[in-house]
Amino acid sequence: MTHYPFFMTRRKIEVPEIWDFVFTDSQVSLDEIELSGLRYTDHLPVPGCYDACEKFAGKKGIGVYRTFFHSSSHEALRLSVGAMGLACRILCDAREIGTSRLPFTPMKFDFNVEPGRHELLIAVDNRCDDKNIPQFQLNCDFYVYGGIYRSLELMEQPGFRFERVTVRTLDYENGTVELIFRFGGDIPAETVVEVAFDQGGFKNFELAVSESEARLQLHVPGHKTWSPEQPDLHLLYCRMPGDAICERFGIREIRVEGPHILLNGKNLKLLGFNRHEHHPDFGYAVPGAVQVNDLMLMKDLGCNFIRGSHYPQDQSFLDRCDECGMLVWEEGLAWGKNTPEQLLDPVFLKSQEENITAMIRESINHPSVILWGFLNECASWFEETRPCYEKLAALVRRLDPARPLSFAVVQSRNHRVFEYADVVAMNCYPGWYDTEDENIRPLDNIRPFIEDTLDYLANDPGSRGKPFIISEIGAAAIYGWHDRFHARWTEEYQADFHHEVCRTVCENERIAGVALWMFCDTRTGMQGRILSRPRGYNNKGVFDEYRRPKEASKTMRSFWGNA
Ligand code: ADA
Repeated sequence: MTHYPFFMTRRKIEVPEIWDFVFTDSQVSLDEIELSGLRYTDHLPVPGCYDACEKFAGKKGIGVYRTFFHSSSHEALRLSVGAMGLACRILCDAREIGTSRLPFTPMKFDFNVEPGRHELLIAVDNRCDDKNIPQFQLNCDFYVYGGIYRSLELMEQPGFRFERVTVRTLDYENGTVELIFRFGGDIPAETVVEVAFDQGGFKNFELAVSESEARLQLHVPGHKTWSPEQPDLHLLYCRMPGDAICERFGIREIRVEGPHILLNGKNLKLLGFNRHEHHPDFGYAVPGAVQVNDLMLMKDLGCNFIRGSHYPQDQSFLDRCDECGMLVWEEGLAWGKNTPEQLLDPVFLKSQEENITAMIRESINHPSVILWGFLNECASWFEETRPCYEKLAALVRRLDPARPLSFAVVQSRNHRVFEYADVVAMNCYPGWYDTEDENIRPLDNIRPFIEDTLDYLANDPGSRGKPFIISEIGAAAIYGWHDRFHARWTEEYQADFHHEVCRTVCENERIAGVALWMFCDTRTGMQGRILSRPRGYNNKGVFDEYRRPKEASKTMRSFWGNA
């Protein structure tokens, strides 16, 4: 799916939506597999997850996708891929043009072609490899699909070009913005760029370029502020000889003041869900129609917030969030690394830096994104892992000083890293992962647990006085499973559970927000949890995997619909 930014003058090369495909589960590695002379047996969509299809469901191995495209001249090209998993090798006419071991990471490959017909081949491996791809492992509580998860685009690449233009709000009240141009290719020391906003005329600006960047402060004529209630967006057009770019942005300010998160100076209460970008028929290659439907379902419940668990989001989805005024926490891919060895592993750390950098660069202009996150439930209670949090926090701040950052920690009471967060966030599971004592009503644990958490955070020097979000809280229910005893796993238990959660959150001003775990049921990995994940799904969705509402959705609507 296309998404902002648009490069209006670059020649776009049509790539078919259905590619030739062959799957192999032989033991050969991705580096060693012979990719010439393959016999293609199937036709699959791109984007798509091959192991979400009936024929390859649950299989582990290498899927090779092939297609052809035409070029009429000698051309420099760029292949942009929104995300894939787990690892890939990309070849054009049998020549390797790129490789990646960064699942859920937007990536770009530049290469040259001669005039004629060309073969484009992408070999994707979905076998877990803890050593080389430590950020997405078999024990993650979301399934490790193989495939090209998100949009793929092939385009002519001008010699001197715009990479991106970041638009940063300097003053939301008078509509002043800073434009940060990032150039690529053969970059001169100075350049003239023509700039226009919305329907306005172009004006020329002479820019001095330093380290591939140039900056400009401008007033946006007829500016409007962006908010969930009034998600007004602006367009920025920039052109120079040989290239042009259109960026979309919103004018808004997000900041933290004491225990509050303020949007355009007003206190926000974030009410929403964690959402996995998943559908049983498509894996992580969720079509636009499903994305839009998800947003409509959440809006209908009165939700204003999504935590994009647990990886960078699809750019098309974020475009839709910008348009409908949904607030988003976007986070890097790292799940449950709970030992110092795992967190300090240099391969893992490098993967974090690359994943987070690509995420921030790609999503920088979405007004909907109000929080950056990283390291979900990782080892935050060791002295020796503090530098990892410190380093990643510094990276996020360097790449984007205009948004607060957070990371979700487990529900323990021994954390040592809150000083690095602007917004403190904890995943909490009282009433679900706690008592099996029949004399205790688990729902009675919810409110005291949350209050105890607030007291703990008020006494920790790193978190004291900062906004606090419950970044996960939830209970599982099997869709259609009812019981007059309101037993666990029924829709009734889940509805009672969320009633208690919503009541506690809405009544407590010390809580800046909640992201319920979770929007819809999601297929999971079974490593270590075969007995706790009936159907092979994490069933804590308030909707099931086909977006059918459970009883708890009525609870949300009753609390948030009028919030
Ligand atoms: C964790 C984790 C989620 C999910 C959840 C659960 O908090 O961050 O991804 O696994 O627990 O359902 O148990």
